[in-house]
Amino acid sequence: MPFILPELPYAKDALDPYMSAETFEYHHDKHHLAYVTKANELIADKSLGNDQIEAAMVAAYNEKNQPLFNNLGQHYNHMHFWNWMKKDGGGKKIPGAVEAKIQSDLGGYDKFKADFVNAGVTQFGSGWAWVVMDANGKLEIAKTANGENPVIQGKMPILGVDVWEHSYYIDYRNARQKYLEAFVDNMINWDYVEQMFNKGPLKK
Ligand code: MN3
Repeated sequence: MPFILPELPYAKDALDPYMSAETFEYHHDKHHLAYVTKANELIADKSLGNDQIEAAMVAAYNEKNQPLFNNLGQHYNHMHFWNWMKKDGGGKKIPGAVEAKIQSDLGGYDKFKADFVNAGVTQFGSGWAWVVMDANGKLEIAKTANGENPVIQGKMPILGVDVWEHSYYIDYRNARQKYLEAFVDNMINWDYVEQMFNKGPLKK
């Protein structure tokens, strides 16, 4: 079973006006598909598929197979990214356990929002901003370049946002900060954040 492009969990215009159908046509149908196609081309073990994405990605990283890692990393990142958003999402309607950890570890919702947006704005060039859970279960804000993600540092990503220009240029042009604020205020799927949170720290 090769790696496959998952369907979006909502209609392409579901997040309009915060993220347009046109953005999804390019971002999901072309950019994400290209990562999947390339990963399938580059990987030696053709039996691996979406269920093995995490292990395959870490193996490519450890083997310093940068082209394969880049494409597997982006496949992993985008599979979660689509689920980290939903119609009428965002804001402070946060499941209790996650909200309590945002309070204790990230200084509350307003500080989380400011620090998360700042991580995205200050990621120089392409990359991602994250809320990650470390090995002890503590939450922290992080950012990574290009196709990297916290998994290769042994941390569980419970929320992530794509800050590559292809993620926001159609809808926000160069205003990355406005895009990130809209993501937090109007798009985050806190139920999916809670699902990732409930998995707990990454197993070594
Ligand atoms: Mn992208």
